[in-house]
Amino acid sequence: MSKLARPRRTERKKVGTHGSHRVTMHYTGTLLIMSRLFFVILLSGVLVGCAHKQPPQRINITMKKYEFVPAEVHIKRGQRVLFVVTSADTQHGFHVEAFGINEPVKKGQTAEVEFESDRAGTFPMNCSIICGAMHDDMVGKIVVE
Ligand SMILES: [Cu+2]
Repeated sequence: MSKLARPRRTERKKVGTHGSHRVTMHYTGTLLIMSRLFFVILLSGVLVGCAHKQPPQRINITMKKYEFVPAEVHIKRGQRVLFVVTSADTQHGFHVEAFGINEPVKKGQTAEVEFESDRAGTFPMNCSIICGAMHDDMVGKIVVE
């Protein structure tokens, strides 16, 4: 509080040379209210910011011979995303080269990959573990908007 009191006194002296004492008091009072208001706004902004930090958006993807379901995934740039990938038949590899993602997805198990894209565009996802004759045809895409 002593830190606050000092500049207030200086302010009063400065303005006092120009106007009446009442005006000075009013002026410092307004300044004080404004600075407090500013602090409250700042604080509430920080609190609201914290409240808005949401958990990642869950996106379920099923891999099976020889497709991704869904084949196309749309996400927002800057949004944290959690891919929950399962295999409906055999082992596959969830591979998105553009984001450095390569996770084996075993039959009956779930692989979770969390990531966030800072760039927009369309990025292919494919299978990185040979799963059959048409393994190479197993492609999907991630569209970052
Ligand atoms: Cu495969």
